[in-house]
Amino acid sequence: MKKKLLTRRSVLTAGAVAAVGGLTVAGYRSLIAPNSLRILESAEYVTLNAQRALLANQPLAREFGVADMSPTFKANGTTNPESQAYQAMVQNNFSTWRLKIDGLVTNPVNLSMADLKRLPQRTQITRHDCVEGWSAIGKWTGVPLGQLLEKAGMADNARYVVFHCADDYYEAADGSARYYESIDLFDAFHPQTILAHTMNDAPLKVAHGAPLRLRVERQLGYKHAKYLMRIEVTDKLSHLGQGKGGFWPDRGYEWYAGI
Ligand SMILES: Nc1nc2c(c(=O)[nH]1)N[C@H]1C(S)=C(S)[C@@H](COP(=O)(O)O)O[C@H]1N2
Ligand SMILES: [Mo]
Repeated sequence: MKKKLLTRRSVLTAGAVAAVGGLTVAGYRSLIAPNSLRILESAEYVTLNAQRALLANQPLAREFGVADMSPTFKANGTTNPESQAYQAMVQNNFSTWRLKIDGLVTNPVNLSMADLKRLPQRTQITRHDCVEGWSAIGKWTGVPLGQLLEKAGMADNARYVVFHCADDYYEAADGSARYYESIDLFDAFHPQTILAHTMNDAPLKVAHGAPLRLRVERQLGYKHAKYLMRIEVTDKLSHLGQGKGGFWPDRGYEWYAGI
């Protein structure tokens, strides 16, 4: 799939085009799973126009029912980050953890878990597909990323959203193997792109990325960054790692890992 370059400005332009195209709010709603409608009722939910534009050409990933949930969900990659800083947060039940959103934003965000849980939430039951050849269906609850990006106020030249994690995938004293990932603004504003703190109705376990991990449902498992510490809005990826936009992309995997 060819990805179009996208800036904050062109998201807004696309919104205008979609509106002219006659895509109604009612039509938009019918595409969304019923349990997410309350998000759209919220007066604070200000990404409707951006989302409507993105939905015009980007379908939702399939959602499943409770009966479809996998009895076990494998933990993969890092399952317990070793750094002292992370382990200290495990000890204090993540009370000192903050989610930071910075970079090309006008209002840098710094939120505690309690702050995040006070925002409108979305729950979705989806299938996770790992390149290593396993899949599992799980239930995720979290905050739509688009909502947080609206709060942060992106600059006109913003193009990518980068997820900085707590773990070094390979032991590297210099931190060179720090896990990170990135997505474009289409996926960032997709309604199923959430920062999940709850998995299968329980607080996210350390093995699955506590306290917060990305769910970006139309892409493969390695894009779903666990152990989120910082989100960076940027216009380029060349300054990170090997410049390919993610830990696995730096090692030869596709940056856009569409399913
Ligand atoms: N920070 C971080 N995120 C990560 C990984 C990792 O090692 N570190 N592994 C990725 C891979 S390959 C997969 S399949 C999923 C696994 O998520 P799970 O442990 O909840 O199954 O997380 C992804 N996100
Ligand atoms: Mo994976």
